[in-house]
Amino acid sequence: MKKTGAWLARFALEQIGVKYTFGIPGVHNTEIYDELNKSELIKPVLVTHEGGAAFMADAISRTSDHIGTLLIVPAAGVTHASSGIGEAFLDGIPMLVIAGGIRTDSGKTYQLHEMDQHALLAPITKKTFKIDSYEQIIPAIYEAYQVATRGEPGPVFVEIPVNFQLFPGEVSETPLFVAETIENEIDHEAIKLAAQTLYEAGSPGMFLGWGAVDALEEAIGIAEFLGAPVATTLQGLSSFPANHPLHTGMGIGPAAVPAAENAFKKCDCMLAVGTRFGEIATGSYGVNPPQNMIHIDINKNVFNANYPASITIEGDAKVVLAELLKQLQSMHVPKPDNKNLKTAISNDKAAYLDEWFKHDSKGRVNPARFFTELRKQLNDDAIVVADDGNHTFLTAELMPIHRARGFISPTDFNCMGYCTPAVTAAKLVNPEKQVVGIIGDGAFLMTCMETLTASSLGLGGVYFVFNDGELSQISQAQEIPYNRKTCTVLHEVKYKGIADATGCEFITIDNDRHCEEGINEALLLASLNKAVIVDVKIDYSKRTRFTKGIVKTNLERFTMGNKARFIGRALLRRVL
Ligand SMILES: Cc1ncc(C[n+]2csc(CCOP(=O)(O)OP(=O)(O)O)c2C)c(N)n1
Ligand SMILES: [Mg+2]
Repeated sequence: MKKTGAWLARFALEQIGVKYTFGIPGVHNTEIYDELNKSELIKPVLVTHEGGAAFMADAISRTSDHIGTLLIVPAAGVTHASSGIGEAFLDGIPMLVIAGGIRTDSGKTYQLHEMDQHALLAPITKKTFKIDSYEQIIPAIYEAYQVATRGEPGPVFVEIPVNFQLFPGEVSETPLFVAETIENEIDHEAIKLAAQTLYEAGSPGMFLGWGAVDALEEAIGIAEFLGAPVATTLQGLSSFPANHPLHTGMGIGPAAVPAAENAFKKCDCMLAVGTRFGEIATGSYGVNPPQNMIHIDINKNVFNANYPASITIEGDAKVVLAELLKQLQSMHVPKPDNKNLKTAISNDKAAYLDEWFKHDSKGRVNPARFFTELRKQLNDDAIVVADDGNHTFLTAELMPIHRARGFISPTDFNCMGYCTPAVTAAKLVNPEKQVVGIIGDGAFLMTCMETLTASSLGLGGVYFVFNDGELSQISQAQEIPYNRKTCTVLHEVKYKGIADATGCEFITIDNDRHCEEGINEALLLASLNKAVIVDVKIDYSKRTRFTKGIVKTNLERFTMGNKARFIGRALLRRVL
């Protein structure tokens, strides 16, 4: 039969359950756009910038069962999107990147949008495909989907040259998609040993990353069986419910919240799941896990990379933890309720919050007041999105997350500009849930135009802009060593103008007294399908535990000579 490449692409994308594509049309992909316009299963979404499109696709994958998909032009679209593709790659998020390609049948070079896209994307994708026959289109998209979602997930790129899209060509069949399920063998002996080791430990503890996000029930079962405290990484913040009495909060070392730091002080056996012990997760490698460490991950390359493990178990967190819980239950009786630990966690959490409440925010919005009020007004299943900056760590330390996948943020690629498009997309794919973004003002300036995409589609996302006038996570780090803020004080912005321009509602929260009413009004407008930008005059004068922890860790690692140089310069600049 004869089919155009655009038809074949649409057929394959429908088969793998793509619900939305994000991007901007150009001469190299309008044929696919025209096909999608006819699709009853896929809605192509126009964005304002392909960088936003990639963050949107990422958020679709993080907050739904659909794979986030880009449909972009070659070269210029791909380079714009590469920030979001990189984020998905380092954070382990599945993504399908479909771009047109220059003509392969013209015999000409110096074509519009000509570049080696595969070379550019190789370091930030799991695999790239270049279509060179009609027969290949459907199988390549199916394989791309499988590669993106299998093992540690990540982005996969497919280039479809425009000549295939435009003109019909012969294909022998249009196969339906059948998901290949690979049952990976798990190491039962290692799991048994892990169960025994954990049970025998005096103070076992659990440390969960994003890789454990879909194993919530199993993680709760194990924590309760052992009476073990549970800490999470930043990305894994939603991998354990914050309202569970064994939940301690983010981190385990000096950059952790107090409840976590204290609960893990005596930890003599750690069960780490779905974390790579990367720089952010470990507070600049400031953690010191016990020798007895059981590390579970779907990617065996992460084992012993930064911290040695005594037992390593490769596999899907849900499968391995289910088996681990089964082993514990078959060999032992549950440990007695660890009341002292639960009381200590609860007291530490209350004391930390109190420390924040007592901080004088000098008439601006106290972050703890804001998040306490937000938590009070949000439903349990709300989705909270953060960008990258001081506001991210404030959110992590002060905003309890109650549901798996209820918090997402750009973590290891650490790309500012993520939040606004991600809120838009998370709301698009989760219309029944409240979706709110916590966005640094600097990050908002990067991609705020994706509020236009939200308002145009009638999506009631709430964009809380933490307006401190600075690139604070960096200006805070400049303060002590340099005593000056080179390029970290933002130019003044009138956020109402952005709301007016993009058709969003606008609210200002000036101080603590406005929090209740301002949040209430924003959520109400959002429930009426209005996108809402909220200018929050936030107070950043108190540092997060994370920031204090990493500064201390990094300084301690300096040689005496470098320490003297830095301290000397800091003192001198203060005197002069
Ligand atoms: C694309 C990109 N550029 C620069 C940085 C470096 N950076 C990390 S956090 C940060 C400050 C962010 O400022 P803002 O969005 O206002 O958030 P705040 O720290 O003030 O809460 C910067 C510049 C980055 N992570 N990503
Ligand atoms: Mg800021």
